[in-house]
Amino acid sequence: MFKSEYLNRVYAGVEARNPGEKEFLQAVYEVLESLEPVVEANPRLEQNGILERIVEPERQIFFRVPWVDDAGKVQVNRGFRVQFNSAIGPYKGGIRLHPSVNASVIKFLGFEQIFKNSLTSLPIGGGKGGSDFDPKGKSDMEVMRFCQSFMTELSKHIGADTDVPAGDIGTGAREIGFMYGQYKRLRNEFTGVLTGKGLTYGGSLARTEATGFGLCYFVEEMLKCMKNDSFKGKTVVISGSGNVAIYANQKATELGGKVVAMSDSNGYIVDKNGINLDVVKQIKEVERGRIKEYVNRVSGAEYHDGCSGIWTVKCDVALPCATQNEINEDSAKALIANGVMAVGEGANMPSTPEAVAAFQSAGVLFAPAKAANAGGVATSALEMSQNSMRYSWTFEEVDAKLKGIMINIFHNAYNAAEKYGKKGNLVAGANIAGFEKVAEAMLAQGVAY
Ligand code: NDP
Ligand code: 2IT
Repeated sequence: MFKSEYLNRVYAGVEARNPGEKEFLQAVYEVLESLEPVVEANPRLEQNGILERIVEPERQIFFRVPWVDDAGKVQVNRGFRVQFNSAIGPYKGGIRLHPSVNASVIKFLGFEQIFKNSLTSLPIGGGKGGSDFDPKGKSDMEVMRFCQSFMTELSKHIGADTDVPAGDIGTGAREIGFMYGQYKRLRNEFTGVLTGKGLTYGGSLARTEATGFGLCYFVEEMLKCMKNDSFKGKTVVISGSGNVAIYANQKATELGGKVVAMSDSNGYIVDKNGINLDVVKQIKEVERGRIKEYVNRVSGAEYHDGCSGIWTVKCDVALPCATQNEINEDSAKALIANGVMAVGEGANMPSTPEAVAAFQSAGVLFAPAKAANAGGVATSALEMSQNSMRYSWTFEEVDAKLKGIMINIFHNAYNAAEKYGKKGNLVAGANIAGFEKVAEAMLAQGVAY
């Protein structure tokens, strides 16, 4: 329950229209809670139905994705694209390929993307897509046939100035390549319609590294400004071993931290000497194997079954980079008991509301996903700029822009929280700062009736 009647009405409407969609409801509740003081100070928001509009996607596309497996059998998956908000730019957001994908998951991700994309300061709206297809264990040809079928339908709804998808869980360079190839074949045009493309056909340098690097730039700035500290000498635990986790490890290490644990959906490894990232890259990026394999290649390392045990490993900085709700209240308490000083969310919504509350009341610095992992989509927007210009910047140029964007996001979130009486609460600050720009644009553009 909120203090504001308006917020209660809006949330009740979302609950009634989206029954049982727990991830989506969780994401909406958190944003509305942060917006309480903003709604109180700005009656125009209620008069213009801004919140009722912002919680309802502009367009949702659910479609059949039939494909033929290596045995010649027809398989069917479900495809999703939720075009949530285009007030400040074309819909922008990744494509998740994972068996857990459903409407609730895609809507929570699309909703959060609105505010995250606004925080980047670049002109991109919010959207997300995906499928319950599982790339794990599939051959390259099966993945290709799935991606082509997925794009055959999706191509009718996207475009460089309409909606620009990218990677997310299960969608990396291989999948983006297959999807881009199919889009180009169908449309006979070479445009910047997907981001995260390969470097030979329009991709941006540093996009692969951007989310993990950006996360560390954000956390470094947070440590500096709020604790006069840095990554130097800190013990770091990172969940996941995919795109975000790998490049978070690389940057945290470059900044002087020591990463002692990583995981995948089966279990986690602990290497007290500091994880050898080349070995992880070989196992996960090249061989598409399991993290367990690490202990066969590096002596002194341990492997434990199960994901949540990673949060019992003692650390100064925790970077959840796997998936939603991977840190619950018990895991948060274990981290706090072990003296964690900062948590930076690389994944989307990795901490449950109870976990966030536990971190905040224990005085742990907490960098929320919308702000802390915005470096990926920000660099996607830089890829769009380069594609429009038919030009490419160097790695150093893109990395410098990324760093500047992350530092700016930290200060905008910090200042917005302070302005509304929530000093130090970056969850509230990020939601408010992201919201204000989108709301202003929606007010300016009027209502069609
Ligand atoms: P990847 O597919 O590259 O890696 C995902 C990692 O998380 C893998 O190690 C995977 O383990 C693990 N994982 C996935 N699902 C689960 C699960 N249900 N339980 C436990 N572990 C799981 O994805 P990314 O690194 O791209 O994405 C990770 C997170 O970061 C996601 O929340 C994504 O939305 C977010 N994100 C990604 C961005 C990007 O640019 N890629 C940008 C911003 C946020 P396994 O190999 O066993 O499946
Ligand atoms: O969650 C995210 O921000 C992403 N998966 C990246 C989206 C993008 O368009 O680069």
